[in-house]
Amino acid sequence: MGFFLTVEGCEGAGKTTAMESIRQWLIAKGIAFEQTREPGGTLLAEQIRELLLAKHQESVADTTELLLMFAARSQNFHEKIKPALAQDKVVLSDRFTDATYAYQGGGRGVDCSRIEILEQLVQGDCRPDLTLLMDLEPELGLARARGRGGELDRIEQEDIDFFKRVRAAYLARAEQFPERYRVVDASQSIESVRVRIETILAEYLESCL
Ligand code: T5A
Repeated sequence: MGFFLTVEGCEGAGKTTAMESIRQWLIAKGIAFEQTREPGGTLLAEQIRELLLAKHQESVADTTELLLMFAARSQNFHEKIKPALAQDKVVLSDRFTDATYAYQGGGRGVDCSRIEILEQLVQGDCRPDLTLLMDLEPELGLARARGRGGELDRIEQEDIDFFKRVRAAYLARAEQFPERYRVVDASQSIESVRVRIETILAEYLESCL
């Protein structure tokens, strides 16, 4: 029984931590899955990710950023996601096109109709079946991300208002697509978040039977 599961949220909201909980849960249930992330997921798409997150001596135009996101997505989709779904596997992805609506649409102010055109071009009618939105105040998320140490990438260096718009765009999409979105309060402890995620997954699986 294949389905497409995505994890979304602002910086430091706990997606990587959630991905690990989901991975362990799928393994314990004996469910075959393919794991990926965006931007990235294949050798070529990971190279595009490096371009996207690196700091450059010139400013990156919004359209350039948008097209690079979808160039990476096209590669990941055709090389990894589509074949795995065709084999009836679960695809578990750390971010997907909802991130483009949130970051390029909400954050940068790119018109959603442009995103929709590229979404259709790259994925056709394929959309995630279930999306976990790790929701957290951006201030807290950024503090968590900074707490991990290391240098901030190009997008992480945006100001707080950018991330507030990203969060608002995610929450608006969760309202728009309640059938597939599940909002997780990511301000809770790691253990509480894990339990909530496992409950959502168990309910989803039950609904598929
Ligand atoms: N992007 C991406 C776009 O602009 N458009 C797009 O279309 C796409 C696909 C990708 C960047 O690209 C942008 C968005 C991003 O800026 P990324 O690596 O996917 O980057 O995303 P990041 O948000 O940068 O990932 P992070 O690794 O920073 O954050 P996570 O994965 O959300 O957080 P995580 O799990 O690493 O946790 C951060 C810290 O908090 C702790 C963890 O232990 C860790 O130290 N933590 C908690 N602490 C307390 N309580 C909890 N519940 C906690 N959960 C985690």
